[in-house]
Amino acid sequence: MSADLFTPLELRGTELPNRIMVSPMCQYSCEARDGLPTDWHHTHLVSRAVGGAGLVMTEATAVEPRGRISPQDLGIWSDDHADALADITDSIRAQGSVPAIQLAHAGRKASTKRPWEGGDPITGDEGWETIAPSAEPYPHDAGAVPTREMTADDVAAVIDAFRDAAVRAREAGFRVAEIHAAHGYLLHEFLSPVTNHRTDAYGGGFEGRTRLLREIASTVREVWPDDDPLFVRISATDWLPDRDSWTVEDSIRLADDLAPLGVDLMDVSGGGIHPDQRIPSTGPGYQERYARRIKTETESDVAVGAVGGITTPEQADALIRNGRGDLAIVGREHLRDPYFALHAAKQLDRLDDVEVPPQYHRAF
Ligand code: FMN
Repeated sequence: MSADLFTPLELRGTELPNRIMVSPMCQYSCEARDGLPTDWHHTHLVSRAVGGAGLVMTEATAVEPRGRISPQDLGIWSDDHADALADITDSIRAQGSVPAIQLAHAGRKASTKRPWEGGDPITGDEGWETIAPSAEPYPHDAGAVPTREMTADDVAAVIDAFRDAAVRAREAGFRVAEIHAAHGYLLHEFLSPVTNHRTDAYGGGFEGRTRLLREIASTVREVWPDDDPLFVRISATDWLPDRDSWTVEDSIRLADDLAPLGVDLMDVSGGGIHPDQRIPSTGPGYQERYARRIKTETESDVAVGAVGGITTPEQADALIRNGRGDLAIVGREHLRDPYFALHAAKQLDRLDDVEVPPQYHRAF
């Protein structure tokens, strides 16, 4: 029997009760600019677990302070962060959902204001120097933050930061870790020839440009428990077909390289490396075709998650039933409707397959 949206997904020793994941979404809501979660993070994440999603992922959580997009981003660079996040993971698990964390470094796209404050680069005392594979700032209408080319020591320090973050994430009670290598942030900047002009072992051809991500995946896998899944989010394409850029073919090859290192699922997103990108469509399921290509063309058995424009239960269910992906990753629709998964179960006549909180029983 083929799987559908409410068939549990087994990854290693972890079972997701259904195939709906809350996509990582920055909340820019750390009040003291210290990377510590607030009541907002608790409410935001736990209410999506109450809403029935099988997996709830945090926003991009910075492995070091310099890796935050904005000063208000969440972080996991100290034990205090792990302690504070433990309350959230406990509450997510209590709802029968699996808590996941996105481990992130913003690279040259760090040091910006929150979107609702304009999103411009912060260049004064409040900002900070960013690091990237090459000393080229992200081209921004409002100027740019100074960007330094990473030295060999910087590369080693970033690998260590991801490893330490993974150890802390496990202590905080997360059961899935996702390495953020998409959307033009640090690891994507290494992958793409648009942003990586290094001449050392971390630049050049495909092997060199993918080296840092492969090393981080191996390092995180060493400290991440054998029973717990490891995801990697990529931008399947740079959407810059007119120049030497990252392509879907590169993504398929990358999936084949990451699976043997212990990566269990490719979370397939797109774009973000350069403002010149041309997105062919932002309609329903606009990135699904890339997930399907990776799923059908990879030689490994890595699982695949599709994200982008998934807004209806039927669409999410069809994705799984038709074998285009193993996980339906839902972002903005979860902001509109924290109970997306319960609504989907009701609409697809699958309420027997979800845990409706007893307090809400009469509503579903
Ligand atoms: N993607 C990430 O990988 N990490 C993030 O922290 C992140 N923050 C986001 C914050 C907001 C408010 C939104 C709307 C999107 C963010 N994204 C982030 C992208 C989403 O995870 C998702 O890939 C994108 O919104 C497309 O999916 P959707 O059409 O279901 O919203």
